[in-house]
Amino acid sequence: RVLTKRAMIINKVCVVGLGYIGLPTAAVLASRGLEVVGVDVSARTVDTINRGEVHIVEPDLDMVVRGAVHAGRLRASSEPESADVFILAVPTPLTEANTPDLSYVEAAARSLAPVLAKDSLVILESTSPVGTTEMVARLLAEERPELSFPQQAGSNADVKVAHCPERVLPGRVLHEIVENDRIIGGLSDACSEAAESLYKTFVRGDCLLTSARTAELSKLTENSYRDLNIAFANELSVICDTLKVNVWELIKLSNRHPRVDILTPGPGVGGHCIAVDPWFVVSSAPDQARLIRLARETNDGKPQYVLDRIVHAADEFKRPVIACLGLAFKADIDDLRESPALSITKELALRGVGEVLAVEPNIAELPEELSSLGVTLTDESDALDRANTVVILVDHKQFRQLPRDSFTSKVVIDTRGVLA
Ligand code: SAJ
Repeated sequence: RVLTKRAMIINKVCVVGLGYIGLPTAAVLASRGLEVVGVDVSARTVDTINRGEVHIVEPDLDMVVRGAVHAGRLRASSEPESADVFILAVPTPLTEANTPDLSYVEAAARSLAPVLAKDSLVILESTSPVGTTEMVARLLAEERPELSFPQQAGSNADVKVAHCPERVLPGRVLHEIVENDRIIGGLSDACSEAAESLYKTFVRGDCLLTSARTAELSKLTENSYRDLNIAFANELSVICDTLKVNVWELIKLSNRHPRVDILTPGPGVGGHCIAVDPWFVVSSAPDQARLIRLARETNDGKPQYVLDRIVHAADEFKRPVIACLGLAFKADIDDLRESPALSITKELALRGVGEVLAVEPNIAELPEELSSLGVTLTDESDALDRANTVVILVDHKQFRQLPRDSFTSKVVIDTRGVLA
């Protein structure tokens, strides 16, 4: 039981959406002694969690979930139920037109409206365009006209609403969820203070209080900043190919300047955050967000550039055998979703450029979309034996350890600087 500054009692938390953010958040809250009910639309997810198991891969998450479920503090359900705090952690994907799809947020907000009560706190954690927290508060007010909300009654409202964006790095979620500083943007001061009390139960970093709109834009800004800096590195790599300069040496030398810190070029930007969130800024301020848009386009164009180079290189051989080293969206993880490495490998097979061998030490089986095209999964030594063209798409630790001489006599395209 946690008492907030304004004497709000937090016994029970309802987390809507049990994905990469919702599930770790629910499990960590439960491990701090709170009663947590997690809600998900997938019956399979609900059953898996109620058995004390997990449906997503993240170091140590299985252990924390198992402990919380067996201690009776965490359970999953398909419907929201009454609680002191509600956390929305549902997806905010991109539409075909690169605009945010807020339908999951809207559905989640409407689903919890019936169980809201006086003194409830609703926290939106999903990455959201500016104004979404205000939209959630409007929807809730529409559904529950007898309760007052911050847009009507400020700090004296019956229901409090805040935005607290998640900022954890996949692969380090359980560490970062506790250690990172947390931005807390309430629709009123009372909303921010109530949300701060909840996060203080498990966050060791600083809790930084601000408005909901600033909190929304801060999350988008962080990922846009990163996207822009990766785009700079990717553009440099293309410039260097044209000017016949080694980009890895160039960056290493330039980074010796005390105020220069260039990121690493790659085959494109993958994952579900950095390649998505900058579009939320562009769609809200299309005439102003010119650099942010160009960075997105630059990074989105990189897989095609790499593909053209591979096709050109393979052209040297009568029977091209192409080894694609890495399929994941970044080093040392097994996540293939939104991965430029995967899309390049798939496109090579689709075009029938040659025999395609895939090496991905973090998976046991190839996804259907590759195996059905005749791509075979193998290990690095077999691939290097058989291939005449080698493409390094991910800088997994297994590839960094490969002896340099295993690449001699091959045509090598090293998109990650593993051999640099
Ligand atoms: N990448 C490069 N070059 C680099 C760095 C990254 O090509 O120098 C590529 C990676 O290979 C990968 C993509 O960018 O394909 C994104 O990888 P990442 O490790 O930079 O970030 P994510 O997407 O795993 O997580 C990001 C993080 N945001 C920032 O670092 C600003 C994380 O803190 C956020 O919580 C997460 O997005 C999110 O959920 O928004």
